[in-house]
Amino acid sequence: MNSKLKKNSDWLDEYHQGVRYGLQGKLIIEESSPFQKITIFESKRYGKALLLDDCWMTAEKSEKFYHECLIHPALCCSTQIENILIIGGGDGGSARECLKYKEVKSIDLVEIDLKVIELSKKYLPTIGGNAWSDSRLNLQIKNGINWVKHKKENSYDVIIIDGADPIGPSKELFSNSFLTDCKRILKQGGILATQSESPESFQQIHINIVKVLREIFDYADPMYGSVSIYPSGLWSWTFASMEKPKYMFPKKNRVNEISENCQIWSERLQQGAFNSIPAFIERELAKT
Ligand code: SPD
Repeated sequence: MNSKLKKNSDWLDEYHQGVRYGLQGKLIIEESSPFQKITIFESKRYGKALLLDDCWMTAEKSEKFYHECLIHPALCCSTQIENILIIGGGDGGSARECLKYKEVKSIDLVEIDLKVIELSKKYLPTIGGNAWSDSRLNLQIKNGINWVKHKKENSYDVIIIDGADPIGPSKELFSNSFLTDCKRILKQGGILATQSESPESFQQIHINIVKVLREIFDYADPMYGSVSIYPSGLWSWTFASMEKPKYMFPKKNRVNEISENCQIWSERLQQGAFNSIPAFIERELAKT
């Protein structure tokens, strides 16, 4: 996978399996951190956008389609939501959505790459919004794998994994050992939420992550939606919980608290999105 800004062209494309996913606009900045290449691009259609290692991550005017779907099924349904862990999420969008709930008392946001946070705050300030100055947000510039490994059991009510594609620094976020550690540090009535790639353009990765989560947790199910700047545009988020599929049952008081303040997520959207599983994925997941 790589992206290219072609000479004499104002299009920036992510290349994935022989297909280009591009936006028209202008390059703002391109930097390298010890972990990855970071690009900020100002697009005509979706405003300023962030790319990591030449893959689209988020854009000002389309990020809600991603962040609201990752966060609200977990936070509306978990037994408690006082202590949240976000792994990755350096653009601040996931933290912003979590902080909509009064019950949330603290969020540990563990991002490996300080430069992602710095550039997001500078060029994409609307994505993190007020989260950056909220006293409930505790930023940790650390490796999320080690963070989870060394936390004691039952530390969090909800765990959110908001990483990039499973190449480079995010690869381990899809591994059995990392997700097993996540289960250990999650409280009994808690929910884990992870972005789980596209059932079309990352088919095997998508199937694998759901299967791995089903092995580790009692329940795991993918929910589907659209993120227009990602390969194929069709995206997924997978939720896992113990004892029952808690993520299927939003709590009325929380739905009422946040609904007016959401542009994409609603209780109805969530119900439909869990049900819009492609038939071949459902069959594949049913195989043991
Ligand atoms: N193909 C891109 C997948 C990126 C998922 N994470 C995006 C991070 C937004 N907070």
